[in-house]
Amino acid sequence: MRATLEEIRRASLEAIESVIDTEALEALRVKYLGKKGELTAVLKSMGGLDPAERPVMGQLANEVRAKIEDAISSKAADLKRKLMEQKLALEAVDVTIPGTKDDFGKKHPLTIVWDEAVDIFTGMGFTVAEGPEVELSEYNFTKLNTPDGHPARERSDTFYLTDDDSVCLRTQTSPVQVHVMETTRPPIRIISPGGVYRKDEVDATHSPIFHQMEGLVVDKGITMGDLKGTLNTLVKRLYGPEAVTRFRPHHFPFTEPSCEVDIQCFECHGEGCRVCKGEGWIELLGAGMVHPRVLAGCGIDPDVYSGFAFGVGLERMAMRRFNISDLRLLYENDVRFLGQF
Ligand code: 2NL
Repeated sequence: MRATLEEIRRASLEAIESVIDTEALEALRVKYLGKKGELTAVLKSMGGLDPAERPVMGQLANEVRAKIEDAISSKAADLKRKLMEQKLALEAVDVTIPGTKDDFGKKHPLTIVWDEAVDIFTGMGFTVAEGPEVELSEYNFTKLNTPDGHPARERSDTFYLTDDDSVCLRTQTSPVQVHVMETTRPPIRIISPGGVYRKDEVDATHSPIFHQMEGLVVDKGITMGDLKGTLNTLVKRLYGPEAVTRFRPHHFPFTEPSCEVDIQCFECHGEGCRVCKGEGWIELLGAGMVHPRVLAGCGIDPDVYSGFAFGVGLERMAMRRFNISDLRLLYENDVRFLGQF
């Protein structure tokens, strides 16, 4: 029996020493120390020994068991450490390798002025309202004091989507504001940026789709003074505190009185030059006090409430801001052009 135990000790320690993974190590543990293992078999056969030999063999068997257990646990630690070393080597990051430079995109010039205008108006307490680009002509025209037969409703100017002209692509974002007035109690302070459509031939200053931002304020006691204060704030934020504005009488069917807002030419300060085409002033936007008929048509009592509204073309704003001479450049999506802004 001593020889058997010595042989188990020798063979097992040799096998454990040369093992290279944890599965094989576990298999060895089972082979020697498991319930049906070789050492266990020897222990079970001890009953047949001479009683005087039992304690001696028992002690030797325990020694062998302890040796095997030690060898297994130190080998297990060894394997674990090697595995970790391997993993670390494999996952090592060389922080000295030069990075690859990302080719960042840029905001489209139209998006730049859009976001800027949204920032300026939200800073004054406005919220952004959006709505569909396909509208009932009732909302695009009739409710804006532009009845059937009005020249602004000509088929040659508007994309109608039905034979009876009752549905169209919106020609302005005002219908968004009509929807808001119909569903919200004053005070109302909104801007409505978005795409609008008109049957225009493409040239340097026209496109059948363009973008507009309208604004609307309705409350008790709103006056032309509020309109001027708000729009002067916009202009000074856009062009600097020195900017000079001019409010010039105009006509829109949906506002009364109506005006157009000009900024004094920053190149010639009103003298007339190439930038302002000899005018001394540059037209910025249209505005006015909301027509009482428009308020009433939306269920707002014009004897209690008043309001002002304005509309500004975003393409024109972007072209002026970035000195772009041809509108088509904004839509051709040439990144060599668009990457400049
Ligand atoms: C322009 C300038 C303008 C409005 C838009 C508006 C909207 C409602 C009621 C009254 Cl819901 N007005 N919008 C007002 C004045 C000018 O746009 O040049 N448009 C052709």
